[in-house]
Amino acid sequence: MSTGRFITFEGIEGVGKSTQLALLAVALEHAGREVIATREPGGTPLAERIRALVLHDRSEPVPVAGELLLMFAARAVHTENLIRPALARGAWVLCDRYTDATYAYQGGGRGVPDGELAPLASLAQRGLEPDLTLLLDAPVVSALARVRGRGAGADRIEGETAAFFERVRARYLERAGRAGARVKVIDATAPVEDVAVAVRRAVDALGAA
Ligand code: Z5A
Repeated sequence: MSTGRFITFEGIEGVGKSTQLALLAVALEHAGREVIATREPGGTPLAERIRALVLHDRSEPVPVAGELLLMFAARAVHTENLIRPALARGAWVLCDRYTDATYAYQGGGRGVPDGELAPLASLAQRGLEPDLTLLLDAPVVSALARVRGRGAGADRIEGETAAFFERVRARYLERAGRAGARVKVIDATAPVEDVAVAVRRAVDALGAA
């Protein structure tokens, strides 16, 4: 039985997921927790290779179904080889994106119906769900403005239109509205320190932090 905690960070690019995940990791480590900070797609050597393929390989077009299956292939490897063992030994796993991202990007962004996503999620996760998902939310224009200076490193998905990211954001918020207590929506337009306080409050509410 899992004794750790599985916390995911979600939102469109630029909302501050990596920043907040790093701050929470430090806070939890100071509280004496074993913390595993990881990300999707990726998180293990094989899953990181899948990440490089799905986000950066431009040798040929990637159909929507290919992108979707690569996301879930990486997730299955990551879940079994890193997340589940870490939780079983009591670690707190902080993950930059998980299955909500697939519903938002491949579902909301690319138009894959939920009915096609659900069986793949079930196959990849085998019953594992986050204990808490922190959805950092900000208007598309402000979130993208924070990261668009990066230029050259942009991946295939970062190059999408503002309309694509509007659909992604809308799907995240719609799922959050239906998810109940698992998903906490946090205003990501606030200063970093204020967002960190909101994150910490949500994590403390999980108990034993
Ligand atoms: N993807 C998918 O399509 N399907 C899936 O199932 C999964 C993923 C799992 C992975 O990107 C890509 O894969 C992603 C979705 C897709 N593509 N896109 N878009 P990623 O997760 O590795 O990278 P990202 O989403 O593009 O993250 P990011 O751009 O690094 O953004 P972030 O982590 O949310 O933000 P940050 O790096 O913490 O902060 C960005 C900048 O803002 C930085 O300069 C900070 O100093 C600054 N910042 C942070 N917080 C604040 C506040 N509060 N105020 C002002 N400035 C701030």
